[in-house]
Amino acid sequence: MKNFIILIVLLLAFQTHAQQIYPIPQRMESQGKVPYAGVRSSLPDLSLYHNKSGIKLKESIQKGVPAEGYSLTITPKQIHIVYSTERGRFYALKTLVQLLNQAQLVGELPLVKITDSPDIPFRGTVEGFYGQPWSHVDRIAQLRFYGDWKLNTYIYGPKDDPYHSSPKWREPYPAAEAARLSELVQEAKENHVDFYWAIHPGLDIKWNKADSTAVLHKFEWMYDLGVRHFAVFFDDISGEGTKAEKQAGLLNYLQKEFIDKRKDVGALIMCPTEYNKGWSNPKEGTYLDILGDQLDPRIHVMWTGNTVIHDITLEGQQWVNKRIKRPSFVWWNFPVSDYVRNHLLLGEAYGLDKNAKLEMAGFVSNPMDKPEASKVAIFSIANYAWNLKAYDPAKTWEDVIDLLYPDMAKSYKLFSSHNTDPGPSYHQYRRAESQKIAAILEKQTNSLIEGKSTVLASSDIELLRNEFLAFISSADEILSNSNYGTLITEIRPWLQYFAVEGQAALVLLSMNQEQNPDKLYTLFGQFQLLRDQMIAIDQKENRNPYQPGIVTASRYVLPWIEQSNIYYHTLLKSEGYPVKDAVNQPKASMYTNIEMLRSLPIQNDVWTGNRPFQVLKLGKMLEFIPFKPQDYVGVEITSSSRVREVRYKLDKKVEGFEVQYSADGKTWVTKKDPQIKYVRLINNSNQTTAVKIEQFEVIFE
Ligand code: LOG
Repeated sequence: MKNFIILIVLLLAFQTHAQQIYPIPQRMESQGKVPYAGVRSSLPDLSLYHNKSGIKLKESIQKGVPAEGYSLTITPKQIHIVYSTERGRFYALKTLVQLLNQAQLVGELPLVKITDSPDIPFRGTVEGFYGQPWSHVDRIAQLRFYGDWKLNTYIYGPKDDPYHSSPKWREPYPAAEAARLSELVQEAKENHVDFYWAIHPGLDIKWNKADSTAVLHKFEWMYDLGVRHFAVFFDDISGEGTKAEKQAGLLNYLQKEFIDKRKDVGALIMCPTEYNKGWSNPKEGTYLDILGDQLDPRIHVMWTGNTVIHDITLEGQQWVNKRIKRPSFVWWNFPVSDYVRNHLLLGEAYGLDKNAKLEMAGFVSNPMDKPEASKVAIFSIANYAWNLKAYDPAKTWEDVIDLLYPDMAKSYKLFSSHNTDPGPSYHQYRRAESQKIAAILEKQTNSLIEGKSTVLASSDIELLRNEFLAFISSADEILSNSNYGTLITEIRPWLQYFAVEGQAALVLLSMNQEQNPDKLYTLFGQFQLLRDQMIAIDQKENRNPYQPGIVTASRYVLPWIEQSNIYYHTLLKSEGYPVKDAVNQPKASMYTNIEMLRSLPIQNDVWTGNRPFQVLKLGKMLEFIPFKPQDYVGVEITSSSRVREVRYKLDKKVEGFEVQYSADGKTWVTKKDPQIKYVRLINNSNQTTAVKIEQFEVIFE
């Protein structure tokens, strides 16, 4: 039954956009259709379509065809594919399979002439996030997916693999892991994906012979496992490792002693320390220019854009390319969520310049730690990088969900459209979310903040009610679908939270329309129970020390729910109803002179000792932040809560950093007193030091 439904949905989908090939070919002409009767070919790739009396397949090799390009011509008598490389042939067959799948469904084969090749030479992903690396099975599934959608690059670089980074980059992999990596290399090969293995030695590298040999040896071991593509990452480090001349020296040494000595290895890729404009020294002759001048021109240099997480613009590309003297290799930090781990980023992959083709050597996405849930974005990037001008983020997003989840597409789109925005973070990257209802909710939330609740127009109520009902029904539909186990395992608590959020929102709609205070009070009780359920999921699931918990629809729906809670609580209390007091959570805002820390979110938590204490903490950070003398970071406490103690931890012991307290933000002392309103960590030395803030917590009485 289920398969039958999938078939019908697919049929409908393909009838509406007939002959849609993904990635969209550079040129495709159609000249009518013929009845479909299978293909006369014994190729294993085409076994599903094989028929002795079908149309015949002809192949030709032609020198002039671009390396990954092909042409595919279907006339009534034959299918003809032309290519110059095995990869070109592989892609021609992938396109053909898409046409045949559609032909099988509709019973007609389109007569087409396709001439195709990719815009960007390197297309794919960099598994470059912090947190739990993908599993072996996940990676196999990814590599197959890349083959299907003509992605040719997978860069292995999970920050939390100790053999990729410190402390064990100098050591060979243990046997079992080595065997798995070999298997991945093989799987990549079968899917025409270049498996890049990256090393991240910069946290503790010494610029001496022993350590350059250590990198070389590691590459040799990896070569023996079958790896033929190599990268060196110098991102997110501080100190000795960051020197441009030394980095260029090491890379050039590897080029000469390792790459040039072998015929079968691909071009080196490096990720610089100043990998985005915001973190780059703008002065001429500094880091990026040094790389530009000294690094062997054959080596690619990665780049995340104007900031760590940013849209990719033509101007931004031109800016860096001029300095590094080559087209940069884009490392796009989307849909990675390691800096907002309580969020899912399932929205459209938008903000990519259509005119930057010549300014990019490669384009890879850094995805979420959730591989299945990242596929929609990865597919989108495959389309962008293949054919920039034809890329339409909204349509691609719609189409890929139809394609991957045909029997729950509508529900998955709804759920995804409310899970797009990372929220406020240190990276200040925001995404459009909940677009259908955003404007109404934003207005309502703003008036609640001012202590007013506007009765919503009935048309707005209807729109919102339908949407919130769909929160519940789509979460239920996805959760009960057994066809996508891996995906659902990745996102289950978010789906559960989303369903309860929909219920809570529906109660709020009734409250908005309710005039009778007794009835309002009853509804508020229902609302509070649902809100408690949301809090329970948030506090139980997805425990990690960075951003624990779960949020969905966090840009417009959650703030409205939270403001409504405060508003009705105050209102009903003032009218004499016995409402239970919300826990008196301390509140604070960021207090820092460091521009890039201004929008760091402050999290509430509880610290459980003999009795629970309320805690405010800064999100554990992934990057090194340079602290100049007298630079500080801390909080301004805006509630009446009293500070008990402050705990902080940096990545290393540094001289001259201290915690200071103040009542007015002017006079600072190192001993806390009852009047404290400000707490800060300050660099009281006379040196600039880059530190990683691993913990900064204010614990309250
Ligand atoms: C890291 C990366 C991380 C990403 C998003 C690069 C080049 N490096 O700020 O490992 O996943 O940002 O948090 C990074 O982007 N550092």
